[in-house]
Amino acid sequence: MERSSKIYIAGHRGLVGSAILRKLQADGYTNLVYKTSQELDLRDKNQVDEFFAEEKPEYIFLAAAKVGGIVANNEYPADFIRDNLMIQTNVIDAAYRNGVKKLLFLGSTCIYPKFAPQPLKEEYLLTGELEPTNEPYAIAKIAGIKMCQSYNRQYGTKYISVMPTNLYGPNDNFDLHTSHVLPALIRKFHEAKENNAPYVEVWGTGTPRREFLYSDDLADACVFLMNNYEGNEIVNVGVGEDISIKELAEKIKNIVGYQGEIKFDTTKPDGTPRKLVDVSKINALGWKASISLEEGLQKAYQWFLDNVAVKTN
Ligand code: GFB
Repeated sequence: MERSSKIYIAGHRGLVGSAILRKLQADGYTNLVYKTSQELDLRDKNQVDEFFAEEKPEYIFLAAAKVGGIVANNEYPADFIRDNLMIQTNVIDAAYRNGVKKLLFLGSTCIYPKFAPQPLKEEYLLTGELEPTNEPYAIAKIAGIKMCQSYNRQYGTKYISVMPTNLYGPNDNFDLHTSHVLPALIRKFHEAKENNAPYVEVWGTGTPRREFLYSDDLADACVFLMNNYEGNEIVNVGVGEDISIKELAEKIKNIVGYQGEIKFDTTKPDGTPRKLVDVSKINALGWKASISLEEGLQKAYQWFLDNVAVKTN
């Protein structure tokens, strides 16, 4: 990409899209285009076709998606599979018809089989059963990968697919029903401290393990890959180490400064026991994550305090 290249960030207000927008602006890319979902509903093919015909972007970061945590995925499977298939299909096909130079498609590590060997290598895709709680979402994302690979094969396009591990950072979703574990626990421990609650409820058994990548690190990886990778195979992005949900809860409890108890609600699903990604491929390309969980948690909690926490003073 040149500094003057026309770059479209789809999903620029979300956790991933806002990090990519920040990174591109910081790196001096000046010709950026982005629309809110009210201005442009990517599920509507006609709106997408009009937008592409008018804007003619050269590069696309496809970070727009319907996302959510384990309970949201389990409760709204139709929304997750429908919206994600519509968004990605409309954008990828319009990109081809409008001569987009390169597109980066964002997937997720939930595309890998529930019981695949750890750490997860890219070639484990489609080698086993998926985690039931988020299978519809995973199937949609796998379809997006296959669509990019098929357009590359048939039309000679350059659409690359990136598989980030669990993410957190600014503009995350802190709704306790639909969010992912890390922002949910930040809010739960913060509000428990503010309200002197005797305990915080953590879902599941606390034994599953998760890897957490700060969104600015992912954005750095996405710009790096857009500028340096043209392969037809997917690329994992992660930090290379994971932590149990119990350990995560204890870390967040300490950062927030909550003194009460932690209780586990085993009526809630654990989901995949572990999904640590193998990062040797992206490391070999020349990229490594740089924001540790300790540093990222401090940043995420501060962002929550500055932007989400109800001001009690
Ligand atoms: O982050 P999370 O919702 O999604 O849950 P996944 C991770 C683990 O944290 C599960 C536990 O074992 C949850 O039971 N957990 C504990 C909690 N307390 C909480 C809580 O208060 N809220 C939430 N949400 N979890 C998602 C997929 O799976 O990973 C998505 O469903 C996507 O499709 C995302 O792929 C990256 O990591 O289990």
